[in-house]
Amino acid sequence: MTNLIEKFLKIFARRGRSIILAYDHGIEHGPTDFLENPDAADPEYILKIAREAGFDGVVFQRGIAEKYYDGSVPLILKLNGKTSLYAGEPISVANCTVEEAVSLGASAVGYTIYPGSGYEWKMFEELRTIKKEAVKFDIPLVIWSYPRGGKVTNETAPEVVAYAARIALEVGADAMKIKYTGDPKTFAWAVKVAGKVPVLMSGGPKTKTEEEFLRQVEGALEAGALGIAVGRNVWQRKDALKFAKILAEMVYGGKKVTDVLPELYR
Ligand code: FBP
Repeated sequence: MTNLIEKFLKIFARRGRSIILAYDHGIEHGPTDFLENPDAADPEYILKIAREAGFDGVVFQRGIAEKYYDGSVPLILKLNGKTSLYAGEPISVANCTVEEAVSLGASAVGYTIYPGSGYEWKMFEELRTIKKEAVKFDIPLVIWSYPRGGKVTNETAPEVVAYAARIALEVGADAMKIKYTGDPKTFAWAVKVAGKVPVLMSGGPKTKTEEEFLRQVEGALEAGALGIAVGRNVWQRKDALKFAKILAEMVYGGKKVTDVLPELYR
C-alpha cells in the first residue's frame, strides 16, 4: 500500500513546507466573504494568486472544480460542506465521491469533521467509507478537524485543538487542518499529538493587521506545523497577491516576521 502521507508531502510540500489556498467559503459562509475584495468571487482570481505566489495547492468544492479548475496548481477536492444558513448541531455530509474527485483532477481529498457535535457519529460513519475509497484510489485524505457543538465552548482552546489533532490521527488522516491555539507552545503540543500526520494551520477570519496574521504563521511554523491552509487572510486583503508572496517568503524562504515587515509596509 502506498504511504499516503509521503504522497501528500511529495505533491503539497515540495519545498519541505506547505501553503494551501482554501476556497470553499462560498458554501461554508456564503458570498458575503467576498465583499471585502470582490475579485475573490472569481475562482480564476484564486487560481492566479495560488499560481503566481507559488503555493502548493488550492481547495475547491466540486462545482468550482468542474467549472474552473485548470490543473495549474494541485487540487484538494473538499468532499463535504455545510452552509451558514443551517442552525442545528453541526453536520457536514459529502456532496462528491472520491472517485469523482479523482476524475476532476484532485491530488488529495478533504473532509471536515465536527467532533463533539451530536452528529459526530454520522460524520465518522461517512468518513469510514471515504477513507476506504481514498485508499482504493490511492489519494491522500486531508481532515479538517474542527470540534464544534456538544460540550465544545471554545474551538481554539489549546486542549480542544490538541484533541482535534489527535482525533484526525486516530481516524486516518494523511494530513490535517486545525485551528491555531494562539501561541507556539500550546500549538506544539497539538502538533506532537498529531503524531506522524502533517499539520496545517487553518487561517481563520481576517486579522485586523497583516502583522497579526504573520505572527500566527511564525508561531505555527515554530511549533512544527508543516504549513498553512489559509483562505480569508489572503484573498480578503486588497493586495492579496503581494501578501501571498510575503507568506511564501516566510513559509518557504524561512524569513521571520521582522524580515518581511519592511516589504509589507512599502
Ligand atoms: P480560512 O483560512 O478563511 O479560515 O479558511 C479555512 C477554512 O477551513 C475553510 O476551508 C473553511 O471554509 C472555513 O475555514 C470554515 O471556517 P469555519 O467553519 O470556522 O467558519
